[in-house]
Amino acid sequence: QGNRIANAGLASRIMDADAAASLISDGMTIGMSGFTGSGYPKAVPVALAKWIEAAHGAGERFRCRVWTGASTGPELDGALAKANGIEFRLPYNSDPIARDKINRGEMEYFDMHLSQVAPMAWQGFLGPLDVAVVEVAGIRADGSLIPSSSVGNNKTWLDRAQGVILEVNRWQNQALEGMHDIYYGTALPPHRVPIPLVRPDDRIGDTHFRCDPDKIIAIVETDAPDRNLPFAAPDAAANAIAGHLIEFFRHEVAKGRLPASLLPLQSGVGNIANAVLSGLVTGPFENMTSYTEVIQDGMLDLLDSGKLRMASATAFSLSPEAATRLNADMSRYRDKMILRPQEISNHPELIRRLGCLAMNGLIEADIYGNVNSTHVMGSRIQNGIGGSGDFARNAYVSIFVTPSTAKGGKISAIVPQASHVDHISQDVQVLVTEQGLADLRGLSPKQRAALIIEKCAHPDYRPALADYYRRAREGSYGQQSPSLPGEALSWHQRFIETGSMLHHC
Ligand code: 0RQ
Repeated sequence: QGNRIANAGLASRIMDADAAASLISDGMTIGMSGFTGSGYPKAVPVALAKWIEAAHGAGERFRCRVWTGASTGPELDGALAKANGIEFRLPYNSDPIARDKINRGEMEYFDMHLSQVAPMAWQGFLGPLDVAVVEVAGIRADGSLIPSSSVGNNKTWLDRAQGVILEVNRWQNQALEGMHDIYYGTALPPHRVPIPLVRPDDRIGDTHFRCDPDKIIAIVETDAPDRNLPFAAPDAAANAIAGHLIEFFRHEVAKGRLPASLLPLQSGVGNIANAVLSGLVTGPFENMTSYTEVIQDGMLDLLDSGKLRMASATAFSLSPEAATRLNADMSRYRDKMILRPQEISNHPELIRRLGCLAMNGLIEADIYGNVNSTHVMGSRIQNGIGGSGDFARNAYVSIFVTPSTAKGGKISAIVPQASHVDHISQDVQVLVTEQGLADLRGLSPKQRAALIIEKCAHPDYRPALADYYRRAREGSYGQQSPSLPGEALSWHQRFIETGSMLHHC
């Protein structure tokens, strides 16, 4: 392992995490690195949480605004939320402690499209960025930075922040260098120009971050692994969903609507999305590419199988086992992967141009195919919209996948009316459960409802859905999207009151 801090002028700024965290004070806005459980700072947030707890113990106010790429690890969101140190959080959270604070109303959360974070930070209405805390794999002699295992919004945080704290993590493989593509051509209107990326493997930027050395207020050395939760092994439902989807792709290729190598794949977070990728390993498609947000275990399996030629993303989202596999062989994988800023990995212009096949998970869909990705029973946040909106709206085919029930069958994933809508029916073209696949393209709302109930609903709920829809057709105020407003959310109310959506409970 060579010298990770090659710029001699910066040696004086090396300090421990406690000293670095003491540079942060109450009310500051902090832009942190981190996207899923990778590339997030691992020492400064924990030290900051200690300072915050000490301040609270002394009766002082100490809370910050925290911006990141997406979700992070327990050392960041978990530690700071536990210390009650986050006043306001954007753009995506999956940490259970932070989720609980949000759902108790003790933390403000701006859940937003991931592609829009950087441009909105530049627009200025979110306020100034006081400090950036960014994990890097190294600092080069010229002061430029070797990105870590996620890129996220780091370019923007480094550009916008008044002061920069770097964590140089020795655990990150030095062979990461060269994998990244940091595009410096974005601007606000009226200065925007086309982004010159026409294939998923195009490189349009720098391999390093630029950073004004005068802004660097602290450098902390770490040696700590990224922490992602292991994926659940695909169960029967996940395998059935993967099977339906592969059959659909095969059919589209046979009809001449998709090329034999498909189109760039986007796969969302979660166990089901991961299982679909694993399913493609044994599928008939060769020479595939991926233009997506995160590279998860299933994507690595696809690369290993040789069926996936290359993957473009903004971060790794690997189980500990897969991260070890990647780390052991980084220089080989480096040529098949590109990590970009999330503004680019999720850019509507590029997703539309490339024609991505978007596959995302959901909480619930209604009979018309409006999708709720975020709020359980309409009010309790699970994670956030993440990149699903960036991809669903702009994809060539927008697919949503889900088991037909949740919580051991007590919740139907197909409901009369979604209790919250993230993806309107126009952005939901194919809906897949273990029961079957509904190809909704070109269908009117009533045609969609009939197909979703028939193909996607679980048999325990199908009769009740069919009954609701039949009565809605008889008694609805209008007949474009028949509904009975007084009854449409009664399934959710029943769950809240009885713990089950099933009638006989
Ligand atoms: O809860 O963990 O307490 O058991 O939600 O559900 O079935 O394991 O499915 O892992 O695919 O996640 C929508 C959350 C699905 C995810 C969501 C509960 C369920 C379980 C997980 P437990 P599953 P998945 C771009 C794409 C938004 C962001 C996105 C997500 C937990 O896909 O966060 O798409 N998407 N980003 O029990 C009550 C229901 C439920 C329910 C599921 N109807 N009611 N609870 N759950 N359905 C990539 C990025 O942005 C990084």
